[in-house]
Amino acid sequence: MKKTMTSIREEFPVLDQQVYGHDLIYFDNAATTQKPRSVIDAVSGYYEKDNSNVHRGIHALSHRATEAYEAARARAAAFIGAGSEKEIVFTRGTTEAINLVASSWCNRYLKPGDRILLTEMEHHSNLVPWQLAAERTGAELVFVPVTGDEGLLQLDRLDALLAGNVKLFAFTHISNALGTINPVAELCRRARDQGVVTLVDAAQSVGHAPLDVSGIGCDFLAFSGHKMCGPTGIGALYGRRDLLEALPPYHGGGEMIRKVDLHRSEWKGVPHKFEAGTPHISGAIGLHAAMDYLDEIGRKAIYSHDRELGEYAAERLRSLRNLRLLGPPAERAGIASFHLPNVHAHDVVSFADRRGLALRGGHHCTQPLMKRLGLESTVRASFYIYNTKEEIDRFVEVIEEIQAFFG
Ligand code: 7TS
Repeated sequence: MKKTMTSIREEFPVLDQQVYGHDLIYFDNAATTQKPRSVIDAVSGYYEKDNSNVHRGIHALSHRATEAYEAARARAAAFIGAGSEKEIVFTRGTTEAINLVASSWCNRYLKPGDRILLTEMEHHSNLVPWQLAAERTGAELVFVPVTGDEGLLQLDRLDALLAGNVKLFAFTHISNALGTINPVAELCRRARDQGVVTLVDAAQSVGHAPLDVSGIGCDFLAFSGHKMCGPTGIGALYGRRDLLEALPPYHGGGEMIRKVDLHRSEWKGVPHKFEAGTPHISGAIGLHAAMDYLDEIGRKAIYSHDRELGEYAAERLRSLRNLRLLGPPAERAGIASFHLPNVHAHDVVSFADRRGLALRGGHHCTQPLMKRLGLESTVRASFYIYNTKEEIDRFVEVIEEIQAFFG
């Protein structure tokens, strides 16, 4: 990384605190990341100087707000290698982006007997919207199986599954529960070879790895700002322009119309026809600052830092007795998920909290995956740019303390 580790840590005010008398170690980054000073300043600066509604006013502040909001869209397009800012729809996050496609695309194109292909490792956000779509359209859901504890997709099954009347294939880039990194470009190529539309859930990857939609070759891609140093409540859907243009709106209301009569209306073009109502303007501005911040560090550097920490944590945890580590043996993201046979995950997290260590315990919104692994929950540590190997050493010490305490 061009910036030093110490300088990166200093840019995150929230990290400089003690919890129950211990220096905070924040290992819950897969849930949400912390925000650097530049993002906090961009959001408060907007409210202090430019606050106004977008696209409606003719006055100076409204112009500034509109320009800043649309500049964030152009920045998001460049950030993920989209061909045009018209391919970026701002949403509340990954969940809403997936719901948009599951609603507009599925309603338009699916009929009874068609299939939607998912994987067994999906977050509920990339499962439940498709269940609702299947219920509405009469389509059926099918799944690429996961191998077991190492959490890899059984890709030898993929082509046969795709050939079974599948119309859309939606899958995660990085698993939030296992740290698996899926070969997204290959998955998209194999789907495309069979004329299947693809959606990539990039919630765990967009702020952690270099990502380019044209290289990946996906049709849709969804992400959240808050998992990549940006504010909560803002994210985006990337969609290939011809696909977005052919879709009906998802929500109706102000901002998205060209002309309204009592009985019918005409929509604006893409992407605005998908953005009904006053958008999260300050969120988009904060997201813009977050993208600048991450690119200043460099996503290649972030990717290798995160993977190094993921690998290091896995290696340290493997050396503990009576601990079941999940996720791939190699090539894992900065996520370590594990199960202690004698201790409930929530007890581990509560104990760790008293040592200033923020972990997460539960099903991580992947209940079907947990069931597949024969578990109800795991303990998860997830890392980001400001975390260090020293923090992982301390974390392993706390896990050993917990094992000793619970016998
Ligand atoms: N997809 C993946 C792979 C995720 O990890 C998450 C959130 C989502 C979708 C949903 O994102 P949202 O921003 O729309 O909520 N994952 C987690 C998690 O692992 N712990 O808390 C949230």
